[in-house]
Amino acid sequence: MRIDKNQINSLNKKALPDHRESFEYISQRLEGKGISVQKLVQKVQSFQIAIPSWALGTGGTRFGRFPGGGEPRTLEEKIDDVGLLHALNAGSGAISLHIPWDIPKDIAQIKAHAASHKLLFDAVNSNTFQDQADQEHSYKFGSLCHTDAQVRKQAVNHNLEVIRHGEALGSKSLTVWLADGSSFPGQMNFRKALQRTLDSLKEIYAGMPDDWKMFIEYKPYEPYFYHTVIQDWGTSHLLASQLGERAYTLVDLGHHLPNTNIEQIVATLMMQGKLGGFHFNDSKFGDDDLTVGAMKPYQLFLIFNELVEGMQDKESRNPYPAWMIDASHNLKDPMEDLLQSVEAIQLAYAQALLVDRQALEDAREANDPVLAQEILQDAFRTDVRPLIAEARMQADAALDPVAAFRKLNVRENLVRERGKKSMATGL
Ligand code: RM4
Ligand code: MN
Ligand code: MN
Repeated sequence: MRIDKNQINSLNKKALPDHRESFEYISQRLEGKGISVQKLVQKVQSFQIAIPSWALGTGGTRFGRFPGGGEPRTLEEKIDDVGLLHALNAGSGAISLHIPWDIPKDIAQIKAHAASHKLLFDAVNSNTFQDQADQEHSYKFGSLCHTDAQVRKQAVNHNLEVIRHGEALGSKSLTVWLADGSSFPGQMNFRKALQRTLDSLKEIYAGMPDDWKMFIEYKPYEPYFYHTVIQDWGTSHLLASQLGERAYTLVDLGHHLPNTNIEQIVATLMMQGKLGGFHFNDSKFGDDDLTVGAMKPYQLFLIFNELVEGMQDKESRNPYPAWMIDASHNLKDPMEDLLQSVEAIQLAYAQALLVDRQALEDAREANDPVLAQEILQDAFRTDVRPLIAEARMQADAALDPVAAFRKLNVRENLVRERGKKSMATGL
């Protein structure tokens, strides 16, 4: 299924009078404060968020999986789904592949297919947390940290192969998330495991093209329950610093223990020029169990407040971060969930752009926490939804993407094309 511009235009036409009214209201208020609304709209338009190829199917838990049908069966169909999302929201113009779940067979054809949807290839992700059927050694007891040099070699080679696939597609970065760790006290030598991981990463780093970046994720638990080798941002930063200039830390919102001050982590990493990428999701209890913004929109805003400050800092050495959604969609239609995710991210970004930075700095210098809170919450409580809708409409996308998804019967069409029982590869 492809969505035609005219279909979107006719849906937009019906919603236009309402939109105009609310957009004019916010425009007047913001212009009155000296904020250029058109500049804001453009910034939102150029903020593109990558969709991971594994997020288009229904996720599951270790207890079960309840797929809804019409899931993409091939890489082409995954690209089609991201294309549909991008047609609806003009904000998800990239796809991030997980190898070996999505090894491109015919590179030229896959590239042309993505280009026909105006999609780019974002970071490629390696997978040494599962054993593949044709694989010689098992990752049961780790990959890059393994005690056996042959297992480490296999894991390094896999990462080098992922880089080659990414290069062919035009990706410019490799994301390494390691499940490596242990489940029982005493099981693993912390120091040796970390040293071996660093040594293995060095080999992968050396195999990256000169214009590539490496992003290193951290995670405090799962799938191992006692320790993970790269447990926190500090460990990731330590590895990235020792690897070299093109290695960075990647922050995944779901990879923190409760109450961690993630916005502070963002600020620290950006100060060091070491924040490479970002994975969005939200959680109440565990990793990536909820849609970003579903639970803690204020935290998301505070994080964006730091991201915007870091991005606007002219002296900062931090590169423009890579943005990706990394969530598991167990109950909702994955595509609807992704539309909601992109919108939540755009809202937090736009609100963070509204923060009066000079006034905030003055309040901080004057040690005035009341005023600082007023300034931040004034931005957070501004309803910027009409701004985001305007950004979409100006880019030929839908004023209301979720409503359009339903009115155009996207899922029903996909079920018709692919069947009720189709299941996407992935988690
Ligand atoms: C991990 C991590 C990685 C993702 C896998 C599927 O928890 O977030 O980024 O690739 O899940
Ligand atoms: Mn992640
Ligand atoms: Mn995760």
